[in-house]
Amino acid sequence: MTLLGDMEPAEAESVYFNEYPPPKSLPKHEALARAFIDLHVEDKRRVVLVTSGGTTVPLEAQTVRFIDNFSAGTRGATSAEYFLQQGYAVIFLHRQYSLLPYSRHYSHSTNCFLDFMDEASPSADSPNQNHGPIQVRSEYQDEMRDVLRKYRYAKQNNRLLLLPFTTVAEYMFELRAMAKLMRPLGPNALFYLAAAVSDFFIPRSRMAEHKIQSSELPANLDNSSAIGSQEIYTGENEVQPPKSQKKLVVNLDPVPKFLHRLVDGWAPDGSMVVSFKLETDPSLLVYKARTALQRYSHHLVIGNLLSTRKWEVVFITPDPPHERWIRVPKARRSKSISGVEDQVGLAEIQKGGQQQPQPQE
Ligand code: PAZ
Repeated sequence: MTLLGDMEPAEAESVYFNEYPPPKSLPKHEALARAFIDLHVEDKRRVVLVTSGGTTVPLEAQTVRFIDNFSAGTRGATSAEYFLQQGYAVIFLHRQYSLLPYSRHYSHSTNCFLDFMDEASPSADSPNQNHGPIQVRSEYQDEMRDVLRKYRYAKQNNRLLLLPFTTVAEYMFELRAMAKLMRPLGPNALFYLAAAVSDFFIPRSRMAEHKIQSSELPANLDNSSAIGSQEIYTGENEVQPPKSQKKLVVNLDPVPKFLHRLVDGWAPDGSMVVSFKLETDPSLLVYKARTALQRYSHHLVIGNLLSTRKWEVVFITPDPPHERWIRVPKARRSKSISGVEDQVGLAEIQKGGQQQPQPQE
């Protein structure tokens, strides 16, 4: 059997997208995106599709368990704020419940929004009431006002469209649909692919329908979801584990690399495509980022290491200087009162005439 990763990109696309039903929310997302894009085409505004957060790989069609990755969506949410500040309209394609632009400053376990609030003393007009209004603590007022104003501006002016996904298949469907819808934008479209997309998945045809059982069921019940009872959990060349062995062997296929299709087919002519490359081994990072740039012929690969990604990235470009490191100085790393690190936000990626990103510092 030919793996999707070994097929020509167009053939892999057709096989992959025919195997899955489109996500239920896709028609609604397309309608929202179409209206959003039309508005900004009319205003000749640049639109960036920012992808953000991790994708899941379900182990069962009726999913109880799935494989996930570490990404919280910090890079995507932070970068979206910088793009908005630069006048872009942002389609924020993000993993459901991951960090969002602006609210990221006050959400998730390190920053419970309740820690920013206080109950004011009852007012002099109604001294008998034993409760005063809830308000933001004085030390957080300035920063929260600033965030609130930017958030309101983006919302009221239709600059930010939030579209969630969960699985890797949903992500692929949404990415393809959004890229095609962005065609009327031409060179005013930018793709900024910061999501951590799984490299491996279980094809729908080999996926268990029901929750995988850890023990055998009585003979009169369907045993097809028991460990070791299905071909899907054993590799073609692997020995099927004896049924008494309570092991789950997961056999994953490579996810087809659709960046090729994005650059050569889905995205508008003249648009700019920026992808990210994450590694943990420093000796591989630049090599892998450069290889990706050569393979997909897009404009920029931003490389980062898991351990230092919040402070440094490397820009790999087709034109000189080919490799440029950008670092957030130590003093700026935790400047925010709310404790949200000042990530490398990559605000400076400009379009039009100059495709070379500008220095951040
Ligand atoms: O979400 P986060 O801020 O914790 O991490 C961001 C990131 C490391 C996922 C992103 O910068 C990135 O490298 N995305 C691409 C990962 C990859 O597919 O190689």
